[in-house]
Amino acid sequence: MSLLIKNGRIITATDDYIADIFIEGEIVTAIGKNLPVKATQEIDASGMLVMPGGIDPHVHLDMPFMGTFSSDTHETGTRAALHGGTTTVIDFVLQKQGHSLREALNEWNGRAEGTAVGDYGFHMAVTDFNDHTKKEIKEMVDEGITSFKTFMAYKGSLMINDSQMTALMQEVKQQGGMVTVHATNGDMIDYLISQHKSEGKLSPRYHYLSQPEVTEAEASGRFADIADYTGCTAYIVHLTCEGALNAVRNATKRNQHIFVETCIQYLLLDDSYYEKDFESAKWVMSPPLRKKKDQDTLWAGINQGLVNIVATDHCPFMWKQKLMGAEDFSKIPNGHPAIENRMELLYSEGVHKKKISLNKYVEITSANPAKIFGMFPRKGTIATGSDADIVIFDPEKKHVLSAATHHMNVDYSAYEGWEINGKVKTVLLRGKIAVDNGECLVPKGYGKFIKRKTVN
Ligand code: DUC
Ligand code: ZN
Ligand code: ZN
Ligand code: ZN
Repeated sequence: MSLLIKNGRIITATDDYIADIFIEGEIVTAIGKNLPVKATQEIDASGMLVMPGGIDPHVHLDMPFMGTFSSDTHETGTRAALHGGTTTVIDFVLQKQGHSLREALNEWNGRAEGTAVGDYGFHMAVTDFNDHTKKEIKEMVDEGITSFKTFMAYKGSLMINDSQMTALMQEVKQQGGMVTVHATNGDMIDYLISQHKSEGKLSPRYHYLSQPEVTEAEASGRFADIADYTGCTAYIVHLTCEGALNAVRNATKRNQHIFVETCIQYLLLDDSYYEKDFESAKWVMSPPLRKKKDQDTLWAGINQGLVNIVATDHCPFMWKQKLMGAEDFSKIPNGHPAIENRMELLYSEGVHKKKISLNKYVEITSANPAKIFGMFPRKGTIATGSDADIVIFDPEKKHVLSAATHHMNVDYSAYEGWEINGKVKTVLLRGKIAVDNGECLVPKGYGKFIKRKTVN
């Protein structure tokens, strides 16, 4: 089986040129102008952008959380991702406190194997670091789970304290892995939540007011300090605000390097979404949406090279699940759906509106996630020898986002009615046409677990 993509404008993180791409089996085997090859199948990509498949390194599929489960499974979530031009996702395995990493991994393998439509990897969330967990870190790294997620919030279920953080970082450094973090000050947030509740302030807006910027700035700085002390490679997930990015800037002054991810919603949406009565629950996520000045900081941070990745933190809940918090904001399951929308939203709002270049777009949606998380150059670029994960994108096509047409298993869109410039036309995953003009052509179970390398 071979495939030839002709005359597309190929964009990688560093290049921009018109050529043909020849694919044999799952792999790109030749790139050049007017390639003298015969293929089983040909695609004319004249006038199209041809880019590496998007990689979303922050998604929560079928995740037990706040008394319920996120509503996209590995099947529906990765299929929706493919529709939106994302060919690989990295999902979070959550250790249960008092239990092993192995048990958690077995549970997640059971959910994803044979069901995922797109390719996937796992981060391991360490919620209870003890002597047994310590021994399991190397095992996980050997199995291709090279990044370890921590929570500085959600006390009682997910949060670890600073002594566990220090010990975990020491061990992960030994094994060549990376520690990633949800950096917000859990104790401060828990106090503000209980204060608001005791005053009868129960609407979704108080979710936002319980997680002010300082809770994120403080935790980001503390995390950076512990990472600097231990020498562990460190990554902050879903960074939202000026104060937190300034903590990263400060770390650079002592020659420390910290990887930073933001998410599409923090670039595009602001705290005015918390002025909508209970409808605001659609945007109840942690950290919450911030202010216009924070959006400006994040766009600048991308162009300064301080913000390395734009992900989603995709964690969808049906409206009836959101209603669990109708009387009390602290019971609204945290999270919003975006796995399908990230690539088109960022193209439209970023590239089309000239906030970022096309090369930067590929860098922060595909090349950097692949490099930082140990999948490059198999993923994250278009090159001979790489997986043929390719998005053929029509930059001229306009469309409107809506729950009526999306593929995510959630009954509302956080971007309902948004007008988008540019549309995913065809998506290849490992050489197969996975999506073509809105139709998914690969079956449940086509997605492969991607064993990641250490990069340290
Ligand atoms: N934040 C969310 O909004 N959802 C999932 C977990 C998280 O940290
Ligand atoms: Zn157990
Ligand atoms: Zn988080
Ligand atoms: Zn998350």
